Amino acid sequence: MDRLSLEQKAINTIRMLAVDAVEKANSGHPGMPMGMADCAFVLWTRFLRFNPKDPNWPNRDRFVLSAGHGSMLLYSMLYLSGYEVTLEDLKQFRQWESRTPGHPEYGCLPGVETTTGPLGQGFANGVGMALAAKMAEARLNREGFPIVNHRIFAIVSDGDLMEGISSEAASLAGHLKLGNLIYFYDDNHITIEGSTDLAFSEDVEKRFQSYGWHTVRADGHNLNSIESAIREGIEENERPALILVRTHIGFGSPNKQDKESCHGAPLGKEEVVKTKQNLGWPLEPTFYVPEEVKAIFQERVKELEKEYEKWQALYQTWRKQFPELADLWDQMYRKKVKPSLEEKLVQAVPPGKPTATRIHGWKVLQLAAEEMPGLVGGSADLAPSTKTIIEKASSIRAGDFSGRNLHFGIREHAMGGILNGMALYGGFIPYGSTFLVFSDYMRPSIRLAALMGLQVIYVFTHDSIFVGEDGPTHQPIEHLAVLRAIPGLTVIRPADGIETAYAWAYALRKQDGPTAICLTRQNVPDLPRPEHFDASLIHKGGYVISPEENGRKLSLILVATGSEVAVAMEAKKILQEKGHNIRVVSMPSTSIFAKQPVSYQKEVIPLEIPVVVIEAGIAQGWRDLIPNPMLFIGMHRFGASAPAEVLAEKFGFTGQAVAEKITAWLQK
Ligand SMILES: Cc1ncc(C[n+]2csc(CCOP(=O)(O)OP(=O)(O)O)c2C)c(N)n1
Ligand SMILES: [Mg+2]
Repeated sequence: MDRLSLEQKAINTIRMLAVDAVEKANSGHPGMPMGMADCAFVLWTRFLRFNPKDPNWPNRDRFVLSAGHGSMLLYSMLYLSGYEVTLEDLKQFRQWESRTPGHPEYGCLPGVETTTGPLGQGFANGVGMALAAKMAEARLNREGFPIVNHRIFAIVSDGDLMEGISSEAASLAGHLKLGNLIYFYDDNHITIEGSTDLAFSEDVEKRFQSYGWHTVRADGHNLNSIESAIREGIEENERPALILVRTHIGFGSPNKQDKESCHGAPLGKEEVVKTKQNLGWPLEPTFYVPEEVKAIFQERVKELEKEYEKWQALYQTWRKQFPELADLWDQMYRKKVKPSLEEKLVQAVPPGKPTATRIHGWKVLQLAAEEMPGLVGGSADLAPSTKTIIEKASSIRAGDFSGRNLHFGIREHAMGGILNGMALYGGFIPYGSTFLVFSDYMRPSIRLAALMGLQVIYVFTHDSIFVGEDGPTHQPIEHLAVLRAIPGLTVIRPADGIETAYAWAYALRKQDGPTAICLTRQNVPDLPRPEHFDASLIHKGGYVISPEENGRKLSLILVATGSEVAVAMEAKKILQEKGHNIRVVSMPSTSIFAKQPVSYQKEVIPLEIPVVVIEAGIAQGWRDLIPNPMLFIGMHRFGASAPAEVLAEKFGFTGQAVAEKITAWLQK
């Protein structure tokens, strides 16, 4: 058989694996894998560098399937390329506990670089990976030792490009001249509702050119055309490249090609037969992989083994020649945290005058950056307010990726997706900051960070109505509750300097999930703590910051977070004079407190004692955490534009107002 027909056979194998798997599951998306099979084949057998036996090889090319609905395409490529994936895995597509879920999930199969499915996210993840690669190059490569020299490829679809996040991420990628980025746009003119004519008529090529991308068109069903486009993209090192490949969704299906009907449903028994006949494919067996097709992929893997060995040798010599870089590599990739981290970070926030926790955060960040060389981050144009600049480091910009401060521009959603990509890349602990109220703009990416268990740190400042004059548009009220509702996201709202230092320490130690640190705009006092206070209690998420008087019955517990802990302390003073015996619990993190043994939770908040929760946000979530008889003093409406002190009076967040509310409640 000549090479060309053999390659066509391989491409049809990719198509039919998707068709058969979707048919067997009676659910899934056959159209996209059928349309993009040629591209995937050329990329994986002629360009992509990887080692299926070492799927985490740091210098591998990354491949992101942003159009995650085409998951069967990725699974088939991984199977054919010799990853630890079996044909049985493909047969279990979309089944309970299978390794081949409906959309690619990070961690389910080796070679799946990120979780995709929510359109646009993968696009931004790839940009984050490309940025991280550039930053790794700048730190680790030396003359004659290009130990980081790989690329990031992705397949993006109409849906990906319609989503706002991809515009944000593409704009930044072009600005930063990420020449290591090569994306295929699956230009098939079809989305779920029908032709793209319905809602998408911009000139995508011009759009990307104006972002500063190199663009090239290709015929998605002509291997030479695809190959030369990829080559052009690879040779372009100064700009990211978009290859606009004209493809036909459902290629080969006589009745469904070019139709939306093959986007997200099985072809159906009859059409499967017709498609196989049309492509000259045997009807049986299903999941058929010809031996000669296997051989093509094995050949490629063999070739790549040589490149892998070459890299290993270079890497080992590099380690010997540059021991200080080898040390940096280890620190970055192992993310090892010293046991003394807390002690060190606390030095940044000695007791003093009332200070905003965002200022504490800034001071802590400087020491954290000294401890963790992989800590890098930035803001969506709010760094002067969120206080998240690493002072001793420079800014990342096109052509110079040696710095540590990122400028995302006013692009919160892309920031979220890029942070995920950087965390997935390895070697970096990325943080991103904005006002807490704008966490909404990046929530889909936060959710994915949590789903993937990525170490991403969010610094959300201006964390309550006490933003003040900017008014209700800028005052978060439901945001703490909304973030706390995301499984796996640790939300911390520290009350003062020491709690802020501990929040950062927690985030740096938490390698298997994201952390949101919520900080105040306004000054808050350093809180008094009992003599011999054991600061490690702060890591329990909630602890007794001000105990009741000894020898008298505990009558009430005030639980508060962040800036409201100081208010609770004042209210306690007033109520204590009236004969109550009160304990104050500071609860910087309900997420962490909820994970403590019930015995500890009951020790801090005994079940039979009434509780008053004070937090300048909505009540949702608190009653699930604390089953005691409860009064919630918080927000029941949007905030308002006025000076913070006025808002405290009007909304009842003064010690006096809180004490009065409690007195009235207790008398009921
Ligand atoms: C954020 C988001 N919104 C909606 C969807 C549901 N959805 C899945 S694919 C798709 C669009 C399909 O069109 P396209 O991206 O061009 O993929 P194709 O049909 O060409 O494979 C939509 C709306 C989604 N996955 N993510
Ligand atoms: Mg499409």
